[in-house]
Amino acid sequence: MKGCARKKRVRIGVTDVFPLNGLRVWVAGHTGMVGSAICRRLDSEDCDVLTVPRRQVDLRRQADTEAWMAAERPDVVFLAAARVGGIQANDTRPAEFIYENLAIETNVIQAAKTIGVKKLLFLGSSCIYPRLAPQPMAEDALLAGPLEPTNQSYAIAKIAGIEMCRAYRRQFGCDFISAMPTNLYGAHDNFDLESSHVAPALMVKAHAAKQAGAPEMMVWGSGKPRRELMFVDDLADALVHLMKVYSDEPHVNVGTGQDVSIAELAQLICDVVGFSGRLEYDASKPDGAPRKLLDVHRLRSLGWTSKTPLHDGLAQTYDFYLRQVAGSGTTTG
Ligand code: GFB
Repeated sequence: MKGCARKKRVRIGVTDVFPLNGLRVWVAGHTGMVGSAICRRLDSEDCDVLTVPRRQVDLRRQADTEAWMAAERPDVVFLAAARVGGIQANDTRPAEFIYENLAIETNVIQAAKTIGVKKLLFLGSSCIYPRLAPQPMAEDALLAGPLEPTNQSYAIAKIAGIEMCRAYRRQFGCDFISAMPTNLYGAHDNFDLESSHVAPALMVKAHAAKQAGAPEMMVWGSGKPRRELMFVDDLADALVHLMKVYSDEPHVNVGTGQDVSIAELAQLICDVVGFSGRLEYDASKPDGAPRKLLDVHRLRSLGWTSKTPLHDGLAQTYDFYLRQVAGSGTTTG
C-alpha cells in the first residue's frame, strides 16, 4: 500500500510525545495570521520549518501541490492555508469560501498521504457547529443541527476537512488530526473593513474615530452576539502541543473557555485604542450566530490552557496595527 503505513489505532496520552526534533515541518499558509504565528512558535523547536509562497505553489492546483510536496518531502504538516474572512466576506462570497477551502484541503491531505507524511494537523473553525448548538459547544455537537447561514459554505468545507482526516486515518492509518479554533485575533490579521473579522475591524474603526476626533463609531449588528476570542500566539502554542501529544480521530476544540458580547468587545477595544466616543449600532448588518463558546475540556485534559487575557492580546494587536498597518497604506480603514 502506498502512503501512510496502516497501523493499529492507539490512543496516545499526554505524556506520549511526538517530538518535532530534526523533522521537516511544513507550515502551509505561512503568511496568514495563523500560519505566521505557528512559524513564530516553531522558532523555539529544533526542527526545519518549510514554507512556500503562493506565487510559487498555488495549493488550489492539485498537480502543483503534489509536485512541490513530493520534491520537498515534509515529515509534518500544519495545514493553516485557507480562504478566511469575517461575517460579510463569508455571507457575500460563499463560492470562493467553499471552492478554495475544499481544493486546498483535498490537495494537501491527499498528497500528504501519497508521500507518507508522518503527521498532519488540519485547522477547522468553530463555525462548523450548528447555529443553535448547546453552549459551550462540545466536539460531539458536530452535525447535530442546521448551520449558521452566513457561513454555511465555509463551514461545510471545514467539516469536509475533518472528515477527510478521519477517513484517511481509518482507511490508510495516516496520523492526521484536526483542531477547531475559536474566533482569533492578533498580529498579521486582516485589517480590511469589508472582509475582516470583528476585532481588527473595530480596532481600525476606533483608531480612525480617535484620529478624526469623531463623536461616535459604528458597530455592525445589535452588539448582542457573544464571541470567544483567542490570541493567535496562544492558538499556535496549542497547535504545537496537540501535534506533539494528540493522535486520535476526534477533532479537538481550541478556545479560551470565556466569551464576551460584541458590545463588551467594542468597549474593550475603544479602551485599548483610547477612543472615548459613543458606540452606534448598524442593524442593517448581520449578527450571525448568537453565541459560539467552545467546550475546551478535551484540550485541557490534554494538558493545555490558554494564557493571554483578552485585554493584553488586544493591546499587543493594536501595537502591531500601529507599527505595521496604520499609515503604511495597507488598510482601508
Ligand atoms: O468576526 P465576525 O466577522 O464573524 O463577526 P463571525 C462577529 C460579530 O461581530 C458579528 C459583529 O455579530 C458581527 O455583526 N461586528 C460588529 C462586526 N462590528 C463588526 C465589524 O465592523 N466587522 C465585523 N466583521 N463584524 C465568522 C464566520 O463569523 O467567524 C467565519 O463568518 C469564521 O466562517 C469566523 O467562523 C471565525 O464570528 O460571525
